Formats: sequence, structure tokens, C-alpha cells
Amino acid sequence: KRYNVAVVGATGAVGEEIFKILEERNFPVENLLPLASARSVGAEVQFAGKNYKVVELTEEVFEKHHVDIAFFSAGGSVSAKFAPYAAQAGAVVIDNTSHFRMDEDVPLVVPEVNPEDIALWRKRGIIANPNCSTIQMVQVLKPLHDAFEIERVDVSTYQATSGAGKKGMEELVYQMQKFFDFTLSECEPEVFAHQIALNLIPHIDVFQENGYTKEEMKMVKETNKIMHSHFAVSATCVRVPVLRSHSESITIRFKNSADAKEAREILSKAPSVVVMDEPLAKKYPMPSIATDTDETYVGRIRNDIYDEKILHLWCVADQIRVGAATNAVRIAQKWVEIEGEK
Ligand code: A2P
Ligand code: 11C
Repeated sequence: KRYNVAVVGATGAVGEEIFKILEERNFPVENLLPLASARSVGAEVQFAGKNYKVVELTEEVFEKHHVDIAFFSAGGSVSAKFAPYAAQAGAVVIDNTSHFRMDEDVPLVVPEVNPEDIALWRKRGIIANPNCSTIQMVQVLKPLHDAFEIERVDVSTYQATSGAGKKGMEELVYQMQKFFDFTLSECEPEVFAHQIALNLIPHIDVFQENGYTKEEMKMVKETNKIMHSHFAVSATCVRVPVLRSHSESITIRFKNSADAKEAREILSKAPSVVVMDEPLAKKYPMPSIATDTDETYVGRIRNDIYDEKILHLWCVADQIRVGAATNAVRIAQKWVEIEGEK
């Protein structure tokens, strides 16, 4: 069986990556429908050796083109308005935005962690793709939770500019160019709250009344929804001048004692996880290693100095791929496996 596939946000950083991954994985595409705003009509995308014209996103377009699978990556308000039309037209929506993630009737899925939740897609016709920082973290937490039972997670993130889309990456490159022109001080930040070149910004998305940002609260809520767990999570999310891989320093307290060597072995068998942990050989995960790959790299795995129930580790994954496009396509592949053939 082959599927008619639409990509909403076809000209964006994640949309473009979805095409690449569908092609790399030989996804059974019958027809491809790249959708974006009226601004992009006339642009073309390449897929499997053919050119496809970008079509304007409208309420009717999903029904007209008999779409079976619709990837959405054009922002929360676009998903809020148009995803229901795609679902009504009979498509399964795989939504990369935060809009539906905490909806009880919408499964929030990382295929390595909770593939069984995909079966709930029929409730609203929508499957939500989690936040990028959450995806890479739960891929690492799940096997450790199964082994030692997590009580609490404290995470600090080092998030690439790609999390803010193409404009975010462009702002970093532009500011670096300005730095080499000795005119960086004249730049007004547009995408980020402050200068991002040669800087760190402890502020991603908007601040909430509790003093945490929305990004930090996504890591708290999404983690427990995906893992069907109730452990404590606290996050500090920081934007760093990196183009496209997010890094995370994670401290995990377990109910039981957890040995770093054992954790290394468990993680080396975990799906989509690569253990890179030879510090004396200078081998540890970095954005330059993770970028353009589909794996979540984990290293610096070590026991706490004071408490044998605590582990510290460092994990890195490509935000556009693992944190968005690859997870979305993995969801589609699982959906095809579970539901598509029915
Ligand atoms: P367009 O290029 O036509 O504005 P990124 O996350 O890299 O910034 O990309 C955002 C993507 O979402 C782009 O493909 C953009 O298309 C698309 N998009 C943004 N707003 C809309 C909208 N109102 N309707 C359809 N697509 C939209
Ligand atoms: C960032 N995590 O790095 C954000 C981007 O909820 O899908 C993705 C936001 C989301 O800026």
C-alpha cells in the first residue's frame, strides 16, 4: 500500500528535513503534497528525483488531494486551525507543534518509548510529536527508568538556534558575520530576546507565573505523559550559539542504586541511542557529532560523588532530525505498521 502524504510547512527547516527522511527511508509515498503559506506558492521542492510545486494551505486541500498522512510543522496556530480539516478528510495528522500535545485524546509519541499509544490516534485523528528537548531526553530516560525506577530528573539544556526555525539559524549566522565586520554591536536581535552570537540566553519561549519558561514546563509535562510516569522533573532551558543540535546535562535520582557501568550497558542496547563515553580518549557527544544523524548520543555517564542512587549524564541529538522530522517520520512508519494495513 502507498500513501498520499502532505507536509504543512514544506519550506521550513523541519518540513525540508521531512522530505529528505521520507526519501532516505523509502517511505511508501504515492503522491506528495508540499503545503505552505500563499507566500511560497510557486516554489518547488525536490523529492525522489522529481520536482513538486508548493501549494497553498487551505481548508479544502486535504480532501481534494485525498491525503492519508499529513505532517504539520508550521507553528501552533496553523495546526490549531488546519489540523482538524486534515483529520476530517480522513488523514492521520502528525503534528510537530505544541498545540495538541497535552490534549487527553491526542497521543504524544516517541516510537522508542510509547509506540503503543499510536493506537489512540483515532480519537481525534491526530498524533502529537513532542518538543525536541523532550524527545532526546525520554529516549535516554526510558531504559534507565525500566531498570532502576526514576524518582527525579534535573536537566539543563543547551539548545541550538534551529529550535527557532530557519530564521533562528539565520540570525546566528548574520550576527557572526557582523562580529567579523566589527559591527555586531549595531545588530538588533529579532528572533531571540538578546544577541545570540557569542552569548547564552537562559530564556526559551515565554515565562510563566511560576518562574519557569513554557519550554521548561513542556519538558516537565510531556516527559510524564510519554512515559506514563509521575516522577519529578525540573528543567532550565538555555539557547546557545549552535546551529542545529541540542545538548542536555541530566541528573537522575533513582529509587534504587544505579551503577554507571550498568547504565552504560543498558543504554548501549537502547533503540536509537548511541553510547559515546570514553572521556580519556576525548570521546563524548557534541553537536558537531550529532548533527545530520538520527541517533541520540549519550556520554559522561557517571555516578554522583555522594549518592549511589544518582547518575549524571550528557546527551546530544540533532534538533531538526531526532527532535522533529525523524521522530515524525518514525511515528508515520509505526502508524503504517499498526494501522495502515487495516
Ligand atoms: P512560508 O515559507 O510560506 O512562510 P520555519 O520553522 O523554518 O520558520 O518554517 C515555518 C514553515 O511554516 C514554513 O514552511 C512556512 O511557510 C510555514 N508557515 C508559516 N505560517 C504559515 C501559514 N499561515 N500557513 C501555511 N504555512 C505557514
Ligand atoms: C526550541 N524546543 O528549541 C523549541 C522548538 O514545542 O515544538 C520547538 C518547540 C516545540 O526553541
